[in-house]
Amino acid sequence: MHAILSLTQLMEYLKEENCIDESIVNKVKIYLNNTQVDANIFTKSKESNRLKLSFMERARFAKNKVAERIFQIMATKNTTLCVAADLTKTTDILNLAEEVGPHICLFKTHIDIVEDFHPNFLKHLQDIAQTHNFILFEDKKFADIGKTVQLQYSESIYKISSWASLVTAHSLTGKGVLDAIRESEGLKERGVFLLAETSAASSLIDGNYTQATVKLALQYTDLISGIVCQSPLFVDQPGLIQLTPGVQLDSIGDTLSQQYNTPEHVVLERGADIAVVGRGITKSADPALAAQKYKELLWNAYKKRIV
Ligand code: 6AU
Repeated sequence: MHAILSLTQLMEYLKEENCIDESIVNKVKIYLNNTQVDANIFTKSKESNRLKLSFMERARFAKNKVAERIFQIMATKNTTLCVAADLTKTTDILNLAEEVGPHICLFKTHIDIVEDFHPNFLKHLQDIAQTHNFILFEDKKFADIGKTVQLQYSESIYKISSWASLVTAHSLTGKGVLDAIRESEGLKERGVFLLAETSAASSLIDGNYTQATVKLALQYTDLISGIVCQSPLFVDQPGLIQLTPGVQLDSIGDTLSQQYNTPEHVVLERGADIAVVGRGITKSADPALAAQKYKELLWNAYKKRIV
């Protein structure tokens, strides 16, 4: 298929014919600037393009230690699957971790939804993570001022900084969040996934916010493992990892604005390195089998992408 006109040309013609005024033309220009994906990014030269490099090759570009470890795990376990363990009972979470462990690189929790939390639970979870070689990832989405983030990260009954090598954060309040995480007590090797875009249909995030988030991430490459997003941003940064949630095979969304794409689509069209799958696995009759299926689909798509 060939486009006869670009949208910019079309706007000029409509303006010449007085069908629209200058302000509409400008609005469209701004929209295009903020949302356009460079059509050449999937074919750019190998050295500079994370979408064309293998994970093994990318490990040496990682400035964050956890990102380096993730690349190594992905390359040795042949998996780019992160399971979202959005379950409320500790036994269910531990059982899930055992079942999907061989097929995942990251195990993502929302620790504050757990009803029967006890610190011993974390000990068990850490043991399983060690046995199956995956990383514990607390999806806290820190978004407060630095001092509060520091308390949320290191204190409370959860003491997130003592067990989760990875956490998520919003860029909304700026660098204070990242300084707070960097300076807190806890695991020596830690990484952050900064949220630049969301899978929610109702999101208020726009192109400027997304670009500013990527810029902020690039100022903290020692701490940032990657970015949570839905499109191929930062293709010239092979050391950073794109984490993409909103992945499911048999659904296009839920009733609360979540939107889903298939594993192939997020890897080949949207630049995902790691895909987050929650209910696609946790609600399945056989989570281990489902995890294996997602793992294989994602891995095949990745292999196709880097050829
Ligand atoms: O596959 P689901 O819809 O059952 O679960 C998706 C998981 C949930 C969300 O909190 C999380 O992914 N998530 C995130 C993350 C990872 O930060 C961002 C986003 O934009 N959308 C999203 O669903 O645990």
